[in-house]
Amino acid sequence: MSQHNVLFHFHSDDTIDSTSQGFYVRVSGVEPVPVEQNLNASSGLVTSPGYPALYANETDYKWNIVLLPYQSVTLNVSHYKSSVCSGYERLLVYYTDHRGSSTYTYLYCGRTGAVVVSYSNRMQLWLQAVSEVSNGQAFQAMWKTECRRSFSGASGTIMSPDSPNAYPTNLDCSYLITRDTGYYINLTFTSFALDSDLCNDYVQIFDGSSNSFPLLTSPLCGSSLPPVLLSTSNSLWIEFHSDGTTDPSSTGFVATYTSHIKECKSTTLTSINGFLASPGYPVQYAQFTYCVWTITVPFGIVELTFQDFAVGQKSTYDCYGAQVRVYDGENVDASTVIET
Ligand SMILES: [Ca+2]
Repeated sequence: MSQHNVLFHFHSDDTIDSTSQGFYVRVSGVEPVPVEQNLNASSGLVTSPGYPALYANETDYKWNIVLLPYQSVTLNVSHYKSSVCSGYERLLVYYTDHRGSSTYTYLYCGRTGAVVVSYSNRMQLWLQAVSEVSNGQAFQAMWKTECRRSFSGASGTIMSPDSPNAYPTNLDCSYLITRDTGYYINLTFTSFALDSDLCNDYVQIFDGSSNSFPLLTSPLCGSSLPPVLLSTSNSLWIEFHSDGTTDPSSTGFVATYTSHIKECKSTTLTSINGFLASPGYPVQYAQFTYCVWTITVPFGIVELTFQDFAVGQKSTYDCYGAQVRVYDGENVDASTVIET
């Protein structure tokens, strides 16, 4: 059956067979099988059946948006309307939140203008229809894709789209790493091969949860492996841009991150002169030590004199193992690094 009512008609004529015992029918109301549709385009429009008229049938509809692995889904529900606020009749939206968990939200009554972002390449819209208590519902929503990922685990791997193959052209990807307060993030590139095209393709790393935070290092491009990067706080925002052409040998990047509790608290030094030293000095510092000192003298400028120094190792261009970095001023910013 396709509706919630059925007309059942029984009729007999003037002849009755002795074996005709009649009939017995079990009647039960069951939910009709939903109509499902898969959507794979990078953008598009979804509407309720017969939109803008109210859809008042009993059959549910499901739309499954499934995109390429590196793409995320942004849904904008520009219109939703239902004739009653039953609570049973609604548009459910299943998605992945920024911490990677599957969750859902829903629209019902007259709620409209909702924007839902899925941090995975999947989203499902489920129109739950209950025709006997209402005159139906109607909605219109647009979806688009962005290259975006979010990470919240203790460690993880970030890679460019289509890795280990050459990355697509015209990308603007973002990657957010968020850990609990008190942690910092260690980002180590294990593979790096962008076009050698004057930095038209590049990776930028911001020391915080968005691109409004300072750059942790100058834009990364070319094919030399970047140094290990450490965040100041518990989040990192990474952006990857590619222009209109990609060399077939440009396999992009692979980076792993780990997160660690900061071994020492931030320290502020304000006297006219003083000392600072690595934790436990002169005993060797511990693994994953992370300390920040802010030095503010009451007048004049700050002069630092290193009286002993045995920290990490230095290659031709970069430090590895461990490093001390001195910034001119009280903010972390790639443009204010005095010395590493
Ligand atoms: Ca390029």
